[in-house]
Amino acid sequence: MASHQHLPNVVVDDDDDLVLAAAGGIRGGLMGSSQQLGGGLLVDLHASYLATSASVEASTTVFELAAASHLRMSGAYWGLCALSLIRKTNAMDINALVEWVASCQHSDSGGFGADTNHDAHILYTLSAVQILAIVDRMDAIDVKAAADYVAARQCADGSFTGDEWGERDTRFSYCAVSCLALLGRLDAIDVDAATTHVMSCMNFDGGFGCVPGGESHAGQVFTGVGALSIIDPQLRMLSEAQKRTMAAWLAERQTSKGGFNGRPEKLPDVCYSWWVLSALACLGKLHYIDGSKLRAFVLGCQNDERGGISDRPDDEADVYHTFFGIAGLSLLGLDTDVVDAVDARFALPEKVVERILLR
Ligand code: GRG
Repeated sequence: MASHQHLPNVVVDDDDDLVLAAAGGIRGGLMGSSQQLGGGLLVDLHASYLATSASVEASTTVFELAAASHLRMSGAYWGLCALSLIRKTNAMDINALVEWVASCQHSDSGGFGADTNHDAHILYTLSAVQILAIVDRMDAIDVKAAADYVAARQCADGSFTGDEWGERDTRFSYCAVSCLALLGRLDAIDVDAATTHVMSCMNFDGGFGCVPGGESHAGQVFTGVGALSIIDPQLRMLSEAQKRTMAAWLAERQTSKGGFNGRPEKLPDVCYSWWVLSALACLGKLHYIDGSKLRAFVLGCQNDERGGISDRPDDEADVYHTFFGIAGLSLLGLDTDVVDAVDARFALPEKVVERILLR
């Protein structure tokens, strides 16, 4: 097989497909087990760190958590989902969590706020539904009202607003599609129009922006590819050439430090272990990047005294980077002894998605 150098981390073969240039691979490829690769995930420390971050009680007694109440619903989802992936949900009071989630649903619109008495938003509505999906307690809320709230956010061009104030963004398209699929109500929106709008946010370089013509960013690639994959897991709306261009742009996000950045010339950050890798997983192109280098980068961002994972080595850990670091490791498939499989489209444990979609 003749090949030529094309990108820093990848090689293009004669079939115009990309293969990993560096030694290593993904999911049972050339790479060794977690033991062979050196130190591992500090599961017990992360469990106690996450249990505090997502706890209902700590949200009012710990200053950093009380100050973050404007995004608390997503914080609770990140904490719970990470705990579920490392099989430690028993570290949390699930009944208290469900009661609080239900108290954040607005009786008029059906949407959820980030905390009690906060305005409803499509992102926090998705986070609430994700929490209830994980603990199998969708009975605790008014499902029809939640689905109606999400469907009401769709605009004539197929895009979605985040809330009543009208900002539009591919993040909200993803939230709508994911939330309605989890509620079994994708029929409540015009799926073709949603698809057309998301596709219109795809750029010539293979990335996606927030809006048509917006700068490509790895987070937005996840929202685009994730939404399209939920609509059609085979991604038949994309040509093979488009998939390869997209995967090449994503593979170029891997820096010499092993971690990914979100766009050219920016610093690596643990959260892109999720945004980049999940999109590559949806495209079936996880082998485009060097998994062992990414794993080493994520593990090097752990706080080995108090638990938690930070954006970069030696920074302060937080629940957002802890979740996306663990979820990224899950996609690599190298730590299956301590981390469950995650679904790349829904950012939920695979077993949860299987339970819901097969129901
Ligand atoms: C259920 C996983 C899940 C997501 C819900 C809200 C959402 C849908 C997706 C957000 C996708 C996104 C845009 C992620 C990027 C977040 C981020 C780290 C932005 C930082 O942007 P900059 O410009 O950082 O501050 P860079 O790294 O570009 O310098």
